Amino acid sequence: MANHRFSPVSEGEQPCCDISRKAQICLCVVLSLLVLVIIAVVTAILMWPRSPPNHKEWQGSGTTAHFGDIVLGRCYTYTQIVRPELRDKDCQKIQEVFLKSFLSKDPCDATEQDYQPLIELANQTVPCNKTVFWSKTKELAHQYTRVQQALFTLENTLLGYIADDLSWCGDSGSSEINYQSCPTRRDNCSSNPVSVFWNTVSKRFAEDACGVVHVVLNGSLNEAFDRRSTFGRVEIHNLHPKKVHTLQAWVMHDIGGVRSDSCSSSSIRDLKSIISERNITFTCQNNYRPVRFLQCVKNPEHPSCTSGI
Ligand code: 2NF
Repeated sequence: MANHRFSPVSEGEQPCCDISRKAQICLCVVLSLLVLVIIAVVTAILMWPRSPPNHKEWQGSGTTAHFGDIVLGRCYTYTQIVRPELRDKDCQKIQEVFLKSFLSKDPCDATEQDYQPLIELANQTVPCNKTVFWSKTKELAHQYTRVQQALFTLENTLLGYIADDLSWCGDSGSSEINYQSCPTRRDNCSSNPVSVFWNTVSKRFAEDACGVVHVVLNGSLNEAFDRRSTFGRVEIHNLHPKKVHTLQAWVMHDIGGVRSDSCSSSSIRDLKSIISERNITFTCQNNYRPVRFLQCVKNPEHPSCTSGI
């Protein structure tokens, strides 16, 4: 009776309001929990570390981290600071076309054609008499062209500058860069994107050369000239005899190192005969003085540097 007397239920209303309110509260709690669970699940899915795409595994190291950014950054550095005469090159486009040349493709079946659009886009003229090839003398050749800024190795051109020391590859089954591993000749894959790139740009670099061209060779190796090197396999065969009249070889010996090979050795005779057959004049100098001076800057006390080199 007391319940009846104090009940707030007015006439005609269901006397079950207490239960209904409890049910409402319960429903609210359940709904809130549901929303929380959904938020938690969505957050977990979004935050979960994504496993890298399943690329094929190769023996070489994967694409250089931040490859795209490095390509873009080097392109701007070269075109705005190193050679501002190329300031109108479109670096965004060069980056895009570089990526397109190897992404979504079989990394064991790269071709010269893959790089043609990139080569056209980065097209650059090296003046006659200023081309410097090198083989097993990368550091020395670059020390020399750093001082003699009018001279160009391949790495002193835009494309060589952008790609030097980088590694890259994609995958035919994915449009992503493979940062895990890239194929090399050890994978029985000589047509990998990096080798084909260097073969293609080295060929173009040689085709474009004119006048007197130079090569820095390493006379502290058993064979200063190696037919299997890029210089021996690609560059010398793509010099145009109508444009290039002389190849000047500089055979450099490491300071304090052995003098195993020189201008009179059989490997250099081999080079001379290939060049002469192509109707290009061949000259050779051991320890070309301007380059020797650079070696001596690092070894000023060495007898070969103090007693009139
Ligand atoms: O990485 C470069 N900057 C590079 C690579 C290949 C070729 C530059 N080149 C151009 C340069 F402009 C030089 O004129 O070719 C000439 C040097 O090549 P080289 O083979 O005569 O000289 P090495 O000292 O024997 O090799 C230079 C670099 O190229 C790599 C080698 O591992 C080294 O890092 N290399 C040589 N042949 C191949 C190849 N078939 C190769 N890498 C992949 N596939």
